[in-house]
Amino acid sequence: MVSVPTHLVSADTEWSPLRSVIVGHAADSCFPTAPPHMIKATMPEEHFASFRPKNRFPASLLDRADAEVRQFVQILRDHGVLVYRPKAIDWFAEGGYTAAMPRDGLITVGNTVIEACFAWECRHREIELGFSEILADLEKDPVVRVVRAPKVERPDALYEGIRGFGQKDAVNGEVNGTHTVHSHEWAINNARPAFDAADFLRFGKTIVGQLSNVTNQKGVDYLRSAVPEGYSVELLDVTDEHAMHIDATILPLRQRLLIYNPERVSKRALQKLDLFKDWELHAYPYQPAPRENPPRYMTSGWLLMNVFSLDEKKVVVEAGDVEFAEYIRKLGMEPIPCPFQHVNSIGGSFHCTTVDLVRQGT
Ligand code: ABU
Repeated sequence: MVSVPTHLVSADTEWSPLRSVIVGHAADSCFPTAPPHMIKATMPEEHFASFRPKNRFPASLLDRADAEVRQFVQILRDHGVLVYRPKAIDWFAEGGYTAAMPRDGLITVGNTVIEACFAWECRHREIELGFSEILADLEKDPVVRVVRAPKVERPDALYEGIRGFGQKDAVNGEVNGTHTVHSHEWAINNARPAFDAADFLRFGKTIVGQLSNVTNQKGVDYLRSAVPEGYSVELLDVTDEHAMHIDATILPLRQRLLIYNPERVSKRALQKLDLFKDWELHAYPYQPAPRENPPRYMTSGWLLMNVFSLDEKKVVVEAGDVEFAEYIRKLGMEPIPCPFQHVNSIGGSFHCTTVDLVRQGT
C-alpha cells in the first residue's frame, strides 16, 4: 500500500520513494533561441542552424514525443505516483521553447520549490506560462514555499564582454560556426544571477551543482540564499567546456551509489566533496552508441544517464539503452524500460521531463 504524503512538497534526494511529481509535455515546442556564441557553446554542431526564431520541431516528432510521455506517466501512475501536468501553451506564439523540460526551470529542496533564473531569454516566461497553476496549488499547503525568479531588465547584459557575443556570425537567422567558446570561458558573465535548476541535484541536506554555460557564481549565490535553512549548495569541478546541466554527468542511483560520466568529471573531483567520501563511485564504462534517427537536436549520447528513480531500486530507462540497463542491473537496480527517443530528440530524457515534489522519508 502506498502511504499518503504529509505535505504537497517534500524532497531531499533523487532516489527515495517517489510519491508525487510534475511531468511536462511536448506539444507545440519550438527550437529555443539564444545568441550564436551560446548555441555554439552548448548545442551539437550539426544542428546549429535549427536554433533560429520561430522554428517549430516537426509535428510528427512532437506527437510521438507526447505519446512517449503518456506511456511514462502511466508507468508512474501504475506505481502509485501522483502526477501533475502543466498547462498547454502555444510556444510558437509566445516565442518560447517547451513545457517538456520542467527540470531546467524548477528545483525542489525540502518543502521549497525554487524557480530558475534562466540565462536563455526565450525561457524567461516558461514557468510562469506553463506551471503557475501547479505552483499555486502547491502553495495551498502552508509549509510549502515557492520562490519565483526575479524579473530580468536587460537580458543581454549577461553576455557583455563574452568572446563571440555580438559578432556578425548570424546569417539569415542561421548560425554559421567559425569560432568556438574558449575552454573554461563560459558563455555568460556574472552580471546577474543565472542558473538552470538542472545544474543541481539533491543529496540530502547538500545540493551538488556545477558552474556552466547557463549557471554563474551569482546564480549559485542566489540559490544558496533561497534554499531552506540547514541546506547547503556545493560545487563540483567539471571538465566539460560545453557544460549545461549536471544530470547526464553524475547519476546517484541510491544512497552511497553513484555513476559518473568520465568524459565530464573525474573521481578525484567527486572525492573532493566530503559528501562522497563513503560513496561507491563508478565511471560508466561504455561509450554511448550513436543515434541519428530521430536526431538528438540538443544533447549528446550521454543522455542515457538522464534516468528517473522511482525508489532505491526501480529506475525508468530509455528502452533502447539496453547496455546501460544491463550495467545498472548488475549494480542491483531494477531498470524499467520506456521508449523516450522522440522526447530525447527535443532536449532531454526522464529526469529533464520531471520535477519530483514528494519523495518519502525526506
Ligand atoms: N539535461 C540534459 C543534459 C544532456 C547532456 O548533458 O547531454
